Amino acid sequence: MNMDELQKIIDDIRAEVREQIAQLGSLEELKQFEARITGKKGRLGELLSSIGKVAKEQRAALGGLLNSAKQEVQSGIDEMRERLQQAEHHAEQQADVGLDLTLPGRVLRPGGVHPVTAVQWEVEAIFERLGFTIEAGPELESDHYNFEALNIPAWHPARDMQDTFWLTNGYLLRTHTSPVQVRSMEKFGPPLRCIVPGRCFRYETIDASHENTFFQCEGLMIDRGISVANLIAVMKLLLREVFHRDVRIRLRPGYFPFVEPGFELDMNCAICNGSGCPTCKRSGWVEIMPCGMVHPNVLRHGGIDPAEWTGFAFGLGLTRLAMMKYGISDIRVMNSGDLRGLQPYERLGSFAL
Ligand code: FA5
Repeated sequence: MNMDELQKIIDDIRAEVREQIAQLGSLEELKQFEARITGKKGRLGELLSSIGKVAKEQRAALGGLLNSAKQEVQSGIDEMRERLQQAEHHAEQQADVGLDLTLPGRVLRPGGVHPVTAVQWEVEAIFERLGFTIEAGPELESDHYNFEALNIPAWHPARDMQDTFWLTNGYLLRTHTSPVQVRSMEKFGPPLRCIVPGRCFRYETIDASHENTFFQCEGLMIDRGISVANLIAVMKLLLREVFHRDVRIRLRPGYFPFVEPGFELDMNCAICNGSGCPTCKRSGWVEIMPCGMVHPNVLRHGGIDPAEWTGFAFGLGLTRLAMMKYGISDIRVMNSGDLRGLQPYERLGSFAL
């Protein structure tokens, strides 16, 4: 064998190593491969042991060529061994934590926006365009802000209008968002334009349209010369924007100690189109937005002079508004842990994301 012949054999072996080594999947396969190439009976191994038979003067040159080829191949094999060792170690670790990479993937359902949140965002956007700010107040409230400052002293029969969850320390879970009226008056003073979306709690019997935990959105506008005309204009605009159509409403006198005059604003039930159903208690109308002109006593509690300033307030039932807007006939799906009831509405909020 001369140098050229040996070089050709070595080139063949190199090509074979290059092609096969990357396809080895385990240390065991690598071991067998190594034996076939560099092992004593392997292709390079046999060539090396046959060196003794070559003429003396050629031996050193051929031996040098073979040794450097063997080193090159061996370092490729060693590198592959390291990689396979790491991969096997990793697989063992995953097996330890019970990870089965052969399991099919789990479909991840993206979360959706709750219908009340979706309608709240819409209401907020409408009022922001009208120059209202968005305020918040505590859900755990004092008797003072929830009742006293709203012209409902302890002896007042109107306390019974809202069944209250009382805490043993005299505090309560707010029964409405109205306590934030006087809080905002104290904080900002007149003139004032704000809304307060938030959660309320009542010790109520639950049915298709009553929950013990629900959302309201308080509205308050105080300025010089505010009248019932401003109130009605804002209410109509709000409903037209939310429903994208003119909504049939009716305004009737309503009694709330914190407004004078007070009104009940009902809208035509969107579930039955006014023909009567369990949601509207077969009346065709849904109480959605009690409202009125802020009582002078409430302005005084907020440190505002009723001789100079007047204002209107409303308490929009946000949960009921969401029901009317999205055709949800039973309020109980709103708070239920069973998400199947809300699944049809899970894409509502995407417009705002
Ligand atoms: C009030 O809570 C007054 N604070 C509203 C108000 C504010 C009047 C400002 C005047 C001026 P009422 O108890 O009617 O009012 O509740 C207001 C709205 O909240 C109702 O029209 C209704 O849409 C909603 N609501 C009341 N109770 C529940 C309930 N248990 N479940 C779901 N929604 C309710």
